Amino acid sequence: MNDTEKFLFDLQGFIVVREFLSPHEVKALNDAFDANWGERREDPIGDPSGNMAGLDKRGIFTGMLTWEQPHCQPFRDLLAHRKLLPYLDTLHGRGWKLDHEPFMITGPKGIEGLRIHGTTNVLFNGSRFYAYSNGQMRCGLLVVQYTLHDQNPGDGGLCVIPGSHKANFSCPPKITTWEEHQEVVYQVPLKAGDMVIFSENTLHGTLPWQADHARRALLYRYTPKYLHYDGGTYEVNQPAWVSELTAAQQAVLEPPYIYHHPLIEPDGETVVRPRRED
Ligand SMILES: O=C(O)CCC(=O)C(=O)O
Repeated sequence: MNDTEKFLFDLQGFIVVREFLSPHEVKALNDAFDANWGERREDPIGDPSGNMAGLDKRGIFTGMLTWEQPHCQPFRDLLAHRKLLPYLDTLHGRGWKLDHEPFMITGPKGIEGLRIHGTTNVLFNGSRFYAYSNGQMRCGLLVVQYTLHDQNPGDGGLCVIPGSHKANFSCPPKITTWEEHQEVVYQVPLKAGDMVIFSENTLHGTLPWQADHARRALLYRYTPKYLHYDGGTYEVNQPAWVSELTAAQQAVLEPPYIYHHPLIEPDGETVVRPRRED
């Protein structure tokens, strides 16, 4: 993570990494979704209040890591993507893990948005925090979003309130529903292959989708090695399919603990287990 990226993340609570995925990687992910379109469900969780309302519920895909080969492979390849390591090492510290099952948000023109949410700095929350000390940033839950189709200005989709990871006052409800002060809400323009990484502290949400093409946003969430957020998404005894993964990918699915927690070296392949906390 270079100095500009560190400055921008600390300032804004998110950064965009352009062309993170190659066109080949984007195609493999899109092909896998196309081949498994029957897995699409309506997302029961949506909260499209106020101006976030749309014509239809947003669609969601889960379970991609266990799809049949070759369709699961591009999703498994993202678990410990070599280009991701410097971002997670810098923002979580050495040692981190997947939290939540990866999911993809989709839907055609007119699908609903999602009320702006995020922990901010109003209360200290030990799982969703942003801290800076001794030249280091540290985050609790982080969201990594891969864009599989362009999200142009005015299209809707992912929006953030830059800098809100440090906000000390609660966000007024009508700002969370995009009914007031729309000028503080930034719709993030993205091209297919771009990656956005943001802290769960940063106020973020979804503007109703306006583009003629369907939205495709793939989300992975990570936590530091000592923390787990979403119950039911890891197992102490890993299921059989995990043995098909590389050592680095398996490391990302470990439960939360500190001593001997696997650390992925910068080559993206070597995994070490320090005897004590690194
Ligand atoms: O639409 C987005 O990119 C953000 C989605 C989100 O924050 C959520 O599903 O919790």
